[in-house]
Amino acid sequence: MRRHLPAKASVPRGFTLIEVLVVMVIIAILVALVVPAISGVRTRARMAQVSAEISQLDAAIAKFKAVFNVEPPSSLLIPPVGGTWTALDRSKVRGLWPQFNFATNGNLGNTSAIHLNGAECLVFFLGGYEATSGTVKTVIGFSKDPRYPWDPNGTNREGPFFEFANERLVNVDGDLAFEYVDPLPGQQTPYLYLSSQGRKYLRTNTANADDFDVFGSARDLQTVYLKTATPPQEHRAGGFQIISPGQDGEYGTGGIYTNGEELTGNRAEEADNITNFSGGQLLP
Ligand SMILES: [Ca+2]
Ligand SMILES: [Ca+2]
Repeated sequence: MRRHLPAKASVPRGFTLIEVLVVMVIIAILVALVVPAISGVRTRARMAQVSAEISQLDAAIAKFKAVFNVEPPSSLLIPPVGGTWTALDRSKVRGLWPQFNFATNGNLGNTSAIHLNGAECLVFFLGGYEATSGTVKTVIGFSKDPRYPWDPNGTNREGPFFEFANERLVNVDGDLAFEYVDPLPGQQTPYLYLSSQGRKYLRTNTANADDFDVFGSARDLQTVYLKTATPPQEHRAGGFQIISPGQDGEYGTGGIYTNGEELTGNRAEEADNITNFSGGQLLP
């Protein structure tokens, strides 16, 4: 009897080398297309987060103004214990706390002068008294005692006017005053605050050095952003400017900014700055 041999099973053929290579090339092209798109989306999302926070800081300054009738100054020289206040700095403090007792330096009790610059004023006036415990920095508002608003001990308190994330409170220059960095990953350069206090932006404050003094010589040149130079017309005239240095961590020099054409050459580092004017970003 003849036995039927089973039909030969069809064995699936493997991919050829060419086919595998083609698939790998297609995948590589897709990755090359998708990765920058994702990273672009991420960058835009992060910058939008900074913009949103600047709006919140803006609102916090409005809350401060509702209590004190004036926006915080962006420069203040606090003399050491027993030191002499300048007339200008005294008037800035008196404008906020008419009964301030200068004889005690408001209980800050520092033995060396503190120059609050444009980054530190933002934290000090919106945050209040600053305390460090280990590596944790906190702000606890102001005492409502009209003579000693900087007393850390009173329980009847005003502020903070903004909810600072403790982990983003920093002290770049190692003095006694904190600064605040934006939420961009790895950001080390704090928000800058330039205030006209309802009048005009001080370009230079001869008693205190540059009003817009920040950190390091390259950044000392920061000036308020202007719409035109002649006559000088500032963005947020009579108000205040808040500036994030953006992903490059550099403020640039500031100055005239109209439509973005200025942000080339030696001002390129300003192009990614995020601000409370010109719709947020300076990018043209
Ligand atoms: Ca500092
Ligand atoms: Ca920048």
